[in-house]
Amino acid sequence: MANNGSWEEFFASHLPPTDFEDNRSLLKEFCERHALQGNKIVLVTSGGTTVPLEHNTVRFVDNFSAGTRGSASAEYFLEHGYAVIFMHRQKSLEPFTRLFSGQKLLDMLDIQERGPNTTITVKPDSVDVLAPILVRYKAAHAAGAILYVSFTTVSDYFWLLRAACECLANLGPRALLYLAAAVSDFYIPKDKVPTHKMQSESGAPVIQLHLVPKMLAPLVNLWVPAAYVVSFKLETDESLLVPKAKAALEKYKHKVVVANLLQTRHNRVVLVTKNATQEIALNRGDILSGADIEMAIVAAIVSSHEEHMGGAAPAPAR
Ligand code: PAZ
Repeated sequence: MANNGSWEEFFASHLPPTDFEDNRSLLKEFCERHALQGNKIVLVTSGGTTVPLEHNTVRFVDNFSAGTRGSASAEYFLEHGYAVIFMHRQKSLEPFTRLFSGQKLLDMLDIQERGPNTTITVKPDSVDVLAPILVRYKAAHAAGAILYVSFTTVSDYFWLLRAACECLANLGPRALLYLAAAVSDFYIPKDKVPTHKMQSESGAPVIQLHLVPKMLAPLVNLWVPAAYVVSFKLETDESLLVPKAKAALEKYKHKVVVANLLQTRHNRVVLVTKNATQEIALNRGDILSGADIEMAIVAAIVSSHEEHMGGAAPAPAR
């Protein structure tokens, strides 16, 4: 595996995604509006990034993340009064609709076809399930409290992340970054990616992955130095979980690492800060009732963000 270059080189050698300027305008408008209203804004990143194997991409390297953590967390941040930038992998789970994946929504509906008149209704026993979610969804949208922006590749992700940070910088400590996306550590440099679909007649391809530069360093030090930054760390080996989270905090000097294991990520996490570790776990009853662990994670992060805002200097006037 080749060494990673600098983050500056990464941006210099990867063009922004085609919808970048549209997304940048949306981010700017959203942040300016909520900054004026004195709101807190959280950037929630969610889902996995891809690494294309061809420029005209037929095949790509992907990862497991479905966006469960990010989409659920976005809903809880809205409940805590945050404006939410939901930066997610295209076609991954989204807040509210995450609860109706597959055929769940269609199963809640009835249809009556009488001559030319067709009526669609919610089944009486589904109203209690659908109504509270619909109320929260409509309220968030009516208040302009959530902005959806999406990425697919690891390079799209970084372009969007930096643009979001540029807009959030003006909020100072009122900005919270909750980086739950599963971002590839590896990529193939642009000049090594073939233009067209790889052909099997050319024999088995040999692909060398390079290390992605660590963007948390410029993010914490340069892009949003006053923001409250929460990163996530996924491991598969319990013995590495807390040591690696502590090492990340030591290296990047941000505020919290939420450490989780692949196998148990929806039932247990460890919140690691400079001075403490706190385990959050669902009990058997919670798991059987389908409770979201994100409710407790978000509550803990919101309370430590409150402390940070209480003690932090106000944002510089612009
Ligand atoms: O998206 P999901 O709910 O399936 O998984 C969530 C998660 C494991 C991607 C997230 O909790 C996380 O740890 N993100 C960071 C992964 C990493 O790059 O270490």
